[in-house]
Amino acid sequence: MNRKSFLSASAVLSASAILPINSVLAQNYQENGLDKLTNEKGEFQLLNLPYNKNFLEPYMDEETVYLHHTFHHGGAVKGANKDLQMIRKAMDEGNMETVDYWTRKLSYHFSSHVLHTIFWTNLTNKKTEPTGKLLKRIETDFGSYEKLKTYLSKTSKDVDGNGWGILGYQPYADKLTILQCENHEKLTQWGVIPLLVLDVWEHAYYLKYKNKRNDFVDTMLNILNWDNVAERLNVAEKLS
Ligand code: MN3
Repeated sequence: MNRKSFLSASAVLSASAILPINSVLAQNYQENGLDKLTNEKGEFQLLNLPYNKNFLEPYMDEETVYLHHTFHHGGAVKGANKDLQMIRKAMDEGNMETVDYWTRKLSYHFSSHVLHTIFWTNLTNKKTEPTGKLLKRIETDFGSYEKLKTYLSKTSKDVDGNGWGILGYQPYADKLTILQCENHEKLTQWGVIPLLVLDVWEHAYYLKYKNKRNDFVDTMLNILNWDNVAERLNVAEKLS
């Protein structure tokens, strides 16, 4: 490990002390300003979770985390690689008949990969609260932390079907904003950089919470890693 990566790894450890093990996800984000979605060959890859599968117990059970990470997030990674291959194949063969199908699939799978990668780092197993600059921004853009929580909670609980509640940074307006996203890619605002994402697909909670999505969202709001959100805001602001 050279000096730069040592210093950076130390910074990650102190900034993300809430995470129990060294997180490749957090480290790459801090060094490069982007989540680590691809390997050295440029293929999409599924990284290990930034913590053990039982770390979020009892709020999110080990089996749900295992299934969610391995098959839902992992499935999206496999899907995105296949979609890209199929798009290349279609172009090589000069056959454009199926290309819109694979392009739509890629949008779905790739968006799922991005959001899940952020999601794992957004959670921890104890209560944290936004402080400093992040809290100031929340107060300016939403009135107060309590109001933000109410807004984020309502939009997450009321997603039609499967989807996400998202707190993002809109660089055009230099503002924090809330999105309610259907599936992984609908109802987006182009340009928004997601800072905090709440997965409200049934696979995220059904084993433990059954049909009680509201209880799951209420629980998640108590285990959000606001230090991670603050790190993400720091990086996002530099892009505006
Ligand atoms: Mn999911």
